Amino acid sequence: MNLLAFMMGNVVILKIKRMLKWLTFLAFSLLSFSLYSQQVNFHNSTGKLKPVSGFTIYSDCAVDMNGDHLDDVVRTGNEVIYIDFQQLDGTFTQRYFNIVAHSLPSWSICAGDIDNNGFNDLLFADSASVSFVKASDNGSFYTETVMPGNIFSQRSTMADIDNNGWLDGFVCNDNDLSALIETMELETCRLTRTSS
Ligand SMILES: [Ca+2]
Ligand SMILES: [Ca+2]
Ligand SMILES: [Ca+2]
Repeated sequence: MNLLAFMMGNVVILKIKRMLKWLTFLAFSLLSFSLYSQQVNFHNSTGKLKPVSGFTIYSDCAVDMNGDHLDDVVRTGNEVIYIDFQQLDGTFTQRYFNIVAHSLPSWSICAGDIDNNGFNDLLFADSASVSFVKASDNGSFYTETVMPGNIFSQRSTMADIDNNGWLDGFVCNDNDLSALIETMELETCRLTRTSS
């Protein structure tokens, strides 16, 4: 190999290294732009919801209540469940459901389909009691079932804790051990206390 060929080879290698650096820089730039463009911005859209009467803090949740895959907004007040159903265009249409509730969820509310009928149900909890508010088979009305025992709820959630296919309720108790409410069917709910 003569000197000229040796120098030409080094020039080619140098150009390839520079090209790889540039391609690496370009790839990182595109990745950064992609990640930045995926950031979600939040806007206060309270004005989309109709006002409700008697609403108290903690008694609201956002969940799809009618099975159309659009999240709705649930609020309670004055023995009424207000549901603002989200529409395809992002607006909301409010309906209200009268319910003679033992207690409204002044401390905690959560939602889940406890009887697997396709309509989410609600768990109400206040400073003394816990109840399930079950949607009818067509979602046109709700019925409350009060659980036994005195529970000062802080917060609650639902999950199928024992993997039997039925959601269970878990309620944090401010005055005693937390409560696990196993749900085989709503009518056969049984209250089981667990450790906090
Ligand atoms: Ca919905
Ligand atoms: Ca249900
Ligand atoms: Ca279960």
